[in-house]
Amino acid sequence: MAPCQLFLPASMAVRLFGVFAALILPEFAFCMTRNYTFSIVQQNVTRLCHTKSIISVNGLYPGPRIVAREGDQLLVKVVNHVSNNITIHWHGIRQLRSGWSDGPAYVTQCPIRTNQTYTYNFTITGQRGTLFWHAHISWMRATIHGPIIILPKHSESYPFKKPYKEIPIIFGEWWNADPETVINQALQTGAAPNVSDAYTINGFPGPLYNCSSKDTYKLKVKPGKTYMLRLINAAMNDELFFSIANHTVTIVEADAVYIKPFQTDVVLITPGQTTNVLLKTKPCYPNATFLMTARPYFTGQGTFDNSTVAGILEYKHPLNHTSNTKKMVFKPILPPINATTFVANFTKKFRSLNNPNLTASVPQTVDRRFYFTVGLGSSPCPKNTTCQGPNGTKFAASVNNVSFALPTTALLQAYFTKKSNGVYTTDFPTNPPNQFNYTGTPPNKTTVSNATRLLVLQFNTSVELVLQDTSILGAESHPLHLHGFNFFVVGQGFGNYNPNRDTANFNLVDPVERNTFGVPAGGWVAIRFLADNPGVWFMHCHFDVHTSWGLRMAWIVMDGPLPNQKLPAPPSDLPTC
Ligand SMILES: *[C@@H]1O[C@H](CO)[C@@H](O)[C@H](O)[C@H]1NC(C)=O
Ligand SMILES: *[C@@H]1O[C@H](CO)[C@@H](O)[C@H](O)[C@H]1NC(C)=O
Ligand SMILES: *[C@@H]1O[C@H](CO)[C@@H](O)[C@H](O)[C@H]1NC(C)=O
Ligand SMILES: *[C@@H]1O[C@H](CO)[C@@H](O)[C@H](O)[C@H]1NC(C)=O
Ligand SMILES: *[C@@H]1O[C@H](CO)[C@@H](O)[C@H](O)[C@H]1NC(C)=O
Ligand SMILES: *[C@@H]1O[C@H](CO)[C@@H](O)[C@H](O)[C@H]1NC(C)=O
Ligand SMILES: *[C@@H]1O[C@H](CO)[C@@H](O)[C@H](O)[C@H]1NC(C)=O
Ligand SMILES: *[C@@H]1O[C@H](CO)[C@@H](O)[C@H](O)[C@H]1NC(C)=O
Ligand SMILES: *[C@@H]1O[C@H](CO)[C@@H](O)[C@H](O)[C@H]1NC(C)=O
Ligand SMILES: *[C@@H]1O[C@H](CO)[C@@H](O)[C@H](O)[C@H]1NC(C)=O
Ligand SMILES: *[C@@H]1O[C@H](CO)[C@@H](O)[C@H](O)[C@H]1NC(C)=O
Ligand SMILES: *[C@@H]1O[C@H](CO)[C@@H](O)[C@H](O)[C@H]1NC(C)=O
Ligand SMILES: [Cu+2]
Repeated sequence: MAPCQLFLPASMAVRLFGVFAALILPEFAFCMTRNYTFSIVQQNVTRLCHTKSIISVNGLYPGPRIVAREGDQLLVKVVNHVSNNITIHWHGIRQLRSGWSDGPAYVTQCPIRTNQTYTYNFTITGQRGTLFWHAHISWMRATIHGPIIILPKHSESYPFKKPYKEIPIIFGEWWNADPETVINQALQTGAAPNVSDAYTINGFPGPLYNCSSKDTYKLKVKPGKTYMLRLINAAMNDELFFSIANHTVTIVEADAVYIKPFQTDVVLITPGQTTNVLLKTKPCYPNATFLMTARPYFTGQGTFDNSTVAGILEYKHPLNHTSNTKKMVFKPILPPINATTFVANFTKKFRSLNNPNLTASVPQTVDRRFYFTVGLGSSPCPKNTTCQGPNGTKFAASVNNVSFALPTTALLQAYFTKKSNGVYTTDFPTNPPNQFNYTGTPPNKTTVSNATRLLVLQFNTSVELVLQDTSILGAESHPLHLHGFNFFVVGQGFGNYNPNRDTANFNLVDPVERNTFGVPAGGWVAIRFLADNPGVWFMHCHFDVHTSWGLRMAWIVMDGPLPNQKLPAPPSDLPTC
C-alpha cells in the first residue's frame, strides 16, 4: 500500500502510512494513493464490418476502469504516443483545489503533445458512486473514455443492500469515419456533422445493426440476485432511453450522489450523466432471452442517428451446457423519440437521499443570480466561401448569445499568472443581452457574437443560475455540464422562466445534486451551487456538436482568505502551449 496524505484538523495534521493508520484511526484506514498509467495509442478496431484505426487508452475500447475509494488520491500518468494532442477530464470529480488536473483543453491546461507526459493528481473527496473519465479536446472523447468507480470508505456501506455484482454499462457512439474528420469538416463547411453509424454498449453495437450480431454485449446473470449496473452515457451527441425487457430497475444514485430510490422500466440518461441502478433478476431460470436496448431521445430539428443498440441479458443455466437451445427473445418498449413529457416526469423523480449522514447542503440564500439563454444560432460565412449551415451561414451555438471562443493558451494559466490581457475578458453577460420570447416564435436574427468572456465569482458565493432554452433553429434539450462543482436542481419548467411565479415552487429541501442536467426542450432549469472551489471552471453543453459550436463558457472562482482556500501553484509537468 502506498503512503497517503491524510487531511486531519489542522491542529493534529499528521502524515501517516496506511497500515499504521489502520491501527489507530480506523475511520481513515486504507486511504491510499492509486497510480495508473494511460498510454494514448493507435489501434485497429472492427465494428459493423468496418475496420478502422482508433485512438485509445492502453489499447482498450472502452478504456480501462479506474477503481478507487472515497478519500483516495489518484495519480494518473498520461503518456501521449499519437500524433494528436490529448487531455483527459475526470468528469464529475470535484477537483477541490486541484483545478490543474481537471483537463479541458485551453481551459485548465494546454494539450499534452505527441511524446509528452502529464500526471493528473487529485483526491476524491465526499463523492461515492459512478463517474467517468474522457478526453476533453475536440472530439477525441468518442473513443477515449472509461468508468470511474468510487467505492464508499471501508467503514461505510451503501444505503441499500450490497449488490451481488456490480457491472459498468457504458454507452458510446460509433462512426465508421474518423470522428476528428467528421467534426473538422463540419466546422469548415458550417454544416451539421455527419451523424454516427451506431450506438454501443460497452463498445458493441449489437444484433440490430447489419453485420454486427457477433459484436454484442452479453450480461450473464443468475436468478434471484441483485446486480448493480453502473450506467454511463459517453455518447457524443445523444440523450438515450435505456430499458431491459421484462425487468424493472431501481435507481439509487446519480452523478456519484445517492438519491431516494425509485423504480422505473425506462431510464433516460444524457451524455455526461452517470447513474447506478439495481436490477433484481427473476427468481427462477426463465426460458427466454431478454434484450436491453438504448436509442435516442431527440427534440431538435436536424438529422440524428435513429438507430438502436442492443445487448443481451442472459440467464446462464449451470446445467444447460448447450447454449444454443432456442429461447424466446423479448425486446423492451422504449418511449417515442420525442417523448418530452415522459422525460420531464422522469427527471422530476430524482431527489437527493438527504439522510442524517448525508444531508443535501442546498444553498438556502443566494448572493448572485444569473439568467443564461442556451441554444443554437448562426455565424456569418467567411467572404468568398460557401457555407452549408442555416441560410448559407455556419451553425453556431451560444450562452447569452456569446459563442465562446477557446483561446490559444489555457485560461487557468492566464488567470494564475495574471496574464489575462488579450486572452479573456471578465464581462460575460449576466442576463440575455436581447430580451425576446425565448420559447415562442424565434427572431429572424440568429447571429451570435464570438468572444472569450468569463464571469468572476468571489470565494464562497452562493449562486443561482437559470438556464433558459431558446427556440432559435429549434427548441432542443441541452445537457449542461458544470466542472468543479455539483449543483442542486431546484426547479424546472416549460416556457420562459418567470421569477415571480416559479421561485415559489423551488425545492430547497431534497433537490437532486448532479454535475450534468438536461435543460428541457422549450423550457428552463434553475440550479444552485456554492462557489467554494478556487479555479477556472468550464460549463458547457455535453452534446459535443453544440460545445464545438460555442455553447460553453467559464467561471473564475477567486481564492478565499485562508491558506486552504487558495489554488496551489501549477505542477512542474503542466504542458505549455
Ligand atoms: C505512485 O506514484 C508516486 C509518484 O510517482 C510514487 O511516489 C509512488 O511510489 C507510486 N506508488 C506505487 C504504489 O507505485
Ligand atoms: C491497422 O490496419 C491497417 C490497414 O488495414 C494496417 O495497415 C495496420 O498495419 C494495422 N495496424 C495494426 C496496429 O494492426
Ligand atoms: C516522438 O518520439 C518518436 C520516437 O522517439 C520519434 O520518432 C518522433 O519523431 C517523436 N515525435 C515528435 C512529434 O516529437
Ligand atoms: C499531488 O498534489 C498534492 C497536493 O497539491 C501535492 O502535495 C503532491 O505533492 C502531489 N503529488 C505528486 C506526485 O505530484
Ligand atoms: C415479457 O413481457 C412480455 C410483454 O409484456 C410478455 O408477453 C411476456 O410474457 C414476458 N415474458 C417473460 C418471460 O416474462
Ligand atoms: C426512427 O426509427 C423508427 C424505427 O426504426 C421509425 O419508426 C421512426 O419513424 C424513426 N423516427 C424518425 C424521427 O426518424
Ligand atoms: C423454450 O422455448 C423454446 C422457444 O419458445 C421452445 O421451443 C422450448 O421448447 C422451450 N423449452 C422449455 C424447456 O420450455
Ligand atoms: C413527436 O413526433 C410525432 C411524429 O413525428 C409527432 O406527431 C408529435 O407531434 C411529436 N410530439 C411532440 C411532443 O413534439
Ligand atoms: C406524466 O405524469 C403525469 C402526472 O403524474 C401523468 O398524468 C402523465 O401520464 C405522465 N406522462 C407520461 C408521458 O409519462
Ligand atoms: C448513519 O451512519 C451510521 C454509522 O455508519 C449507521 O449506523 C446509520 O445506519 C446511518 N444512518 C442512515 C440513515 O443511513
Ligand atoms: C473574393 O474574390 C474576389 C474575386 O475573385 C476577389 O477580388 C476578392 O479579393 C476576394 N476577397 C477576399 C476577401 O478574399
Ligand atoms: C497541439 O497543441 C499545441 C499547443 O496548443 C499546438 O501548438 C499544436 O498545433 C497542436 N498540435 C496538433 C497536432 O493539433
Ligand atoms: Cu446543447
